[in-house]
Amino acid sequence: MYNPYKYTAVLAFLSVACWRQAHAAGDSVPVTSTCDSGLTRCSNVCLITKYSNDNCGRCNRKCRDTEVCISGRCQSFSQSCMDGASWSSYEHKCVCSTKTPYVTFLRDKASVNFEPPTYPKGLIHNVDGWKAAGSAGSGCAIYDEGVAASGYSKFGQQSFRISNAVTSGCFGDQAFAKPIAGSVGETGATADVFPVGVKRKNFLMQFDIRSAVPNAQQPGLFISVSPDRGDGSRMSYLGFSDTANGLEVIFYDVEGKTNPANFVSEVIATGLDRSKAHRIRLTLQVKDGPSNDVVKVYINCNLVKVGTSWENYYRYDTESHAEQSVRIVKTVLFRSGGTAAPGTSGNGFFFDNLIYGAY
Ligand SMILES: [Ca+2]
Repeated sequence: MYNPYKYTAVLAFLSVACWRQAHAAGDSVPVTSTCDSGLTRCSNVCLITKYSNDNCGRCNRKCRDTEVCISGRCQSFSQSCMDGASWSSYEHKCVCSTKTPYVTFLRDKASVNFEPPTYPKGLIHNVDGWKAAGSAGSGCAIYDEGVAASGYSKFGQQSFRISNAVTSGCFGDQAFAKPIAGSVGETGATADVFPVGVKRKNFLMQFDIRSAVPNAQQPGLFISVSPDRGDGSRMSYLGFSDTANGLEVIFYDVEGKTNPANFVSEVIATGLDRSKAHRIRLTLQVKDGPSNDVVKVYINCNLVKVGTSWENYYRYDTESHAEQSVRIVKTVLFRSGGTAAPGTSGNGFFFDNLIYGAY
């Protein structure tokens, strides 16, 4: 019988061990040999310069804070506002609409606002199709997460709250949003036990995030959010932390075909006001074949990052040998891993206005 915890626990153990070694300082995997075709070595890391905001087009060409690297050129945010946003010449950035976000082009979607009666306060496991077995007591750890009053008018009465007061290296027992009916994936993407349904080529996830302690830093707070199949098969990655200067967002992709995978990290936002909600959108476009998926990240309606997916991790890293193939995406994973920050218990982040799906 399929046991998601057993399988993912093994995967997680390996992943976390490598992750901690390779990424403890937020750095990419150091490269000592030549880079794969299509990659450029900058500061001892192989990367795709057409995607790198710090090495845009060539090493050490840094885009400004109001620019994003697109096809090797630093481009102003003004040319890349999210739909529904408008350019503010006063603020020199795109400004989101104040209206409730409504993504009109998703063809297979879910939207969740965590409001009663569908979402009672407390555990979210088995509520409206969500899975979060750990916090319900049947996983690797009892994570500090659930539906809670946010006290923030833009989030209605309730939101999804999660901290990293308790962490583990496991995946399948963490918080997964209710899956969409179909999926997003390449022609050869594998599904394991998850229903493929109608398979499309684009996935979108969008949500608002706000600190649960709006007037003070929560040291050590870190939560990752990923487009996922439903078992920890993450195809991309955003990490949210709380620093002395405000909230920070980090992005990881996998560049090149190496084993172990060349995870490249980039801080894509710093100093976000922790007392405000921030709108995050990630789009994943999958294309058949390696090294060609496109991930875009918008923060507060500005396109801040164009990168690629984790497809080559699943294809080429022997850590994935049990299923050496790209995966489908059906849901959003909210994960509490890495070093625990017990002081965040009962707080952490609020997530709300969650929309995701395929198109
Ligand atoms: Ca691909």
